[in-house]
Amino acid sequence: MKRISLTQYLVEEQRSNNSIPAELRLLIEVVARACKTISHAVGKGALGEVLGTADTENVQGEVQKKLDIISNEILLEANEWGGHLAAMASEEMESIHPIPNRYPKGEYMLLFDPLDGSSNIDVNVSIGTIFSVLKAPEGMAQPTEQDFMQAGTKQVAAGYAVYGPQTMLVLTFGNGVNCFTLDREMGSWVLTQSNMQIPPTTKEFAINMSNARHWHPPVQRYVNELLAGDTGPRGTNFNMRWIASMVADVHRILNRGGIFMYPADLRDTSMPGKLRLMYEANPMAFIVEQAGGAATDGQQRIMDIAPHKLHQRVPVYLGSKDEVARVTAYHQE
Ligand code: AHM
Ligand code: MG
Repeated sequence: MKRISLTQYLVEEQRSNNSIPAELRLLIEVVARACKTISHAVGKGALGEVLGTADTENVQGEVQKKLDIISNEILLEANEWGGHLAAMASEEMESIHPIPNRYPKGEYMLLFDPLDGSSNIDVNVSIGTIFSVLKAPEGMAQPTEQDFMQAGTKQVAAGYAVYGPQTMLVLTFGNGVNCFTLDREMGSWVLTQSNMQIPPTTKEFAINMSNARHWHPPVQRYVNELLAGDTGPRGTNFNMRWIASMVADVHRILNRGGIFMYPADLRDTSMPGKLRLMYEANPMAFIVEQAGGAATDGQQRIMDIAPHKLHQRVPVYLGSKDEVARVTAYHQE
């Protein structure tokens, strides 16, 4: 097998399609390197004394794990000095992180969830890093939070790393989705899947069923029809998977289809769902759409939502097109 490294892939893309400017290429290489470092820390587990909680809370009032904080630091440090960014934002930081004045500034803005699936860290189940890249407004070296308030359609790149049995990096620049596997001995990312495609139909769904009693009627209806199997209105049996790491659930869907749902529910209307728009839902929506899938909040395309807050939450329905269309239609009826 001829091995194509991440660097070679990026350089060739830049040459043939002019789709990846040099500064963006550097940004992706730096993020990929940071993910390698996070993967190493994750892999050490108890031996690296990285497991357990950190006795702090993030802006969402969630107790932070040691690895949440470590991963955030790794991404900040790796991306500060290269001159490719104007600012960063993270699930683990209340406000945006401008690039310190001692470094040159670039035209991009990076948003990330440094370690997604935090509840799985201490039990050795797949977790990941999700990121989204936006452009700073023209000539803006010192962006404010307001400058981050761009719809998902404005993303110039998005990706995630999944730390599982293998460490993988999945990337899109708006020109299809490619997957790289980390060669742990060589320390390099190798292209292992090109142009990933999500089948439009599926018999697999993912939702946290323990919240069923709080769901709105359209979600109740949709899931009940799936559960009714071949004796119900769908006339076929569906299987369920829920990993509680969005990266791992999305990775499965990219490989064999499926629908992932984290709906809003009746508990707290000020908190529409659990997932955050800017650094979870938008980058995943971009990847899923680029692989031929769909992503909505039950009413509209996620990437069309005009954000108003950095840590804004959003209901999420994503994956195989036909199922996303059906559950969205139930909401609109
Ligand atoms: P996190 O960013 O704090 O880890 O939360 C996001 C995660 C997703 O990866 C996952 O889909 C979801 O939370 C699981 O939620 P639940 O624990 O309600 O099943
Ligand atoms: Mg998360």
